[in-house]
Amino acid sequence: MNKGGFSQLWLDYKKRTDNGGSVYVSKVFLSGFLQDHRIVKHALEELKSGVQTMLGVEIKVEQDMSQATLVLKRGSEKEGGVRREGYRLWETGGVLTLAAADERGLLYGVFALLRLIAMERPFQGLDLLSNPESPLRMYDHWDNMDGSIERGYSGRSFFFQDDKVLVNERTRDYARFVSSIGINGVVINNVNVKQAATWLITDRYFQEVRQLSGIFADYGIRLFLSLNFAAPLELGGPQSADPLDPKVRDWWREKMEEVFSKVPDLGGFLVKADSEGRPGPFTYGRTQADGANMLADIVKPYGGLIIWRCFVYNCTQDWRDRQTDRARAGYDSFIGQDGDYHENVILQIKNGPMDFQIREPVSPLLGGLQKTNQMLEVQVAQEYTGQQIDVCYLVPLFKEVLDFHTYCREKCDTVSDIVSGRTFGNVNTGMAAVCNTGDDANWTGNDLAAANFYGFGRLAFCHSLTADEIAEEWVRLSISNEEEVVEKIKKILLGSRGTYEKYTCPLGIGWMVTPETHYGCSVDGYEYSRWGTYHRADHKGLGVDRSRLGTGYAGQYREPNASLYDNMETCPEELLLFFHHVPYTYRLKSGKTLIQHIYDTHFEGVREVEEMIGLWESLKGKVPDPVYDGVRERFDRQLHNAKEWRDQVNAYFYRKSGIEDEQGRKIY
Ligand code: GCW
Repeated sequence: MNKGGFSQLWLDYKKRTDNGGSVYVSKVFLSGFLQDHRIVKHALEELKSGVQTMLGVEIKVEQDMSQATLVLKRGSEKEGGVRREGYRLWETGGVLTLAAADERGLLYGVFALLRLIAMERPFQGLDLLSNPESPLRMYDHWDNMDGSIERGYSGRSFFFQDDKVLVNERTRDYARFVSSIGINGVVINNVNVKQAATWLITDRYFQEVRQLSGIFADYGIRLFLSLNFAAPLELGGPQSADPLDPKVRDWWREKMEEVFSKVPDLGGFLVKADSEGRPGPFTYGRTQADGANMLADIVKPYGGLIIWRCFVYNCTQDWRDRQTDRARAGYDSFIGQDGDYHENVILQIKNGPMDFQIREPVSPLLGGLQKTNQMLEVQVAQEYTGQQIDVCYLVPLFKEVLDFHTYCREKCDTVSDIVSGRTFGNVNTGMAAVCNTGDDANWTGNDLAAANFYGFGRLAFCHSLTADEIAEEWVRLSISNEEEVVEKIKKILLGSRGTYEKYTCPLGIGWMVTPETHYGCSVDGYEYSRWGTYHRADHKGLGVDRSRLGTGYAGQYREPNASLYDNMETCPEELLLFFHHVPYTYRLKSGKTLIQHIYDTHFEGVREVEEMIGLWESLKGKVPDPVYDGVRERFDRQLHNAKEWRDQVNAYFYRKSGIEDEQGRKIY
């Protein structure tokens, strides 16, 4: 905890065991970088304070390289293999060298060095090359200007309060945290841009937004804003937002000239258009590309990007209608304009076709699009995955998405390839996550949810890191280097997604949550609603037929995925109910019937939560008390939640099917 009373998370530079590191870091020489460059300055500050508090060493900046034990220098692809924003850290003959392609790379390299010290790793023989895979690595905040956070589970916003922009002691720490894991872009306001937030691009807020963007820039982060597509109407411009109307274009041109002159470091804008009631080009009979390109052309002279979300679907559906399929909507709305989007437009695509469920197939838009910049959007905020009450480490889920073969090319066809620019050779691409922070003392509500906050950044930087490696780093940096603690917390984290999946909705069907809040079980909560989120259970079976005989969604994939999903026998079982309406008596590969699988997994899920609690309790006294107590208290709520899910899901399907549990356990 620092003097602001909030946690320093993984940058908690407390005293560490010195494994010879102090010898290297005491005498530093800087070459090829200007010491007073804003990023270099902050990198050096970070190095000094980290080394001072972890090893008790005062760093001396040498004027003569031959005296130095740590050389920070500019590298290149040829010299050291470093590329844009990348770094290499190696030891030879008692000298540690950090070569970076640019200032950001230097900062990331310094943080890597500090990580090694914090994990008490030796430097001898080290050679670590790390070039970021996703060019854009972004956190999106759904913070509202009144201080509330849409889908926030960690307190109030630290960016806004009472319609004011906050710049305070948290701002810089936030920037340090996210830059230390390689984040280079942050959207500070909710994609649902309403009321005061529409005014973020006016005089009313320029001064504070500029201050914020300046602090971000110190750490190599570009600030982005979410934009209201109907801003011209709301800010006293033309009474239209038609992207092809010259008056509207002129208004935006003038507006952007003003915005970028007042906030020159601004990276650009994120837009949610024609989605869940937000305005957009459809209102004027224009395409999504018309809307995105209009803005993109206008921000282009300032190096601005337009990140355009693909979360477009009909949210006033009739549940009786079995042909309209929400899962189809993203692809159907965007695929027709592949190639129409200008070079500084990026389409931001949620990982699945629905909405951040615990299990979904990968969106067919990823790799469906071939001539359009694509960015993957995931949700670190645990909206549908336990709301930072239940433990759910999401890195394994993100990795499955990255590893998915889209078959858009013979080689280089995974989502990882696409969002790193390898597939299509583009730079306007990357990964974004809805962030899970708030003004709670520990930033993320549940202390263990900080593993997701940390993990997304590390993974976006380096796709090949395993979920295990990331968890290990996070525990060692944030909690303890003690083996027992590391192993037990890793065990809790690595099993948590599977556990959550077991006690909630089965085999990819999703939903079954309490409407609106999205926490807790309500099997039919969304069954007769307008949201397009159904399970279609009847007395014979459940699941949505998305094969060619059903909604045809499976056909949006490239082969062989399309056929794989289309056929009940070849469909990956964890997605079976997403793609098919399956009889309760259907035999799974395990030999169990579907209904028995539902019963068994729900009993197992609760048992696994109890095991996690046991593991956690064995750590009392070995992790800081506030962390222990906070997590322990949340585990009680998780257990209660898991039991509710188990009993409601099991009772529901028992009553629908009339089929007994083979093991005769208590079903209500
Ligand atoms: O997951 C849903 C959420 C909304 C959110 C929307 C979106 C910001 O329930 O709260 O709105 O997705 O992604 O736009």
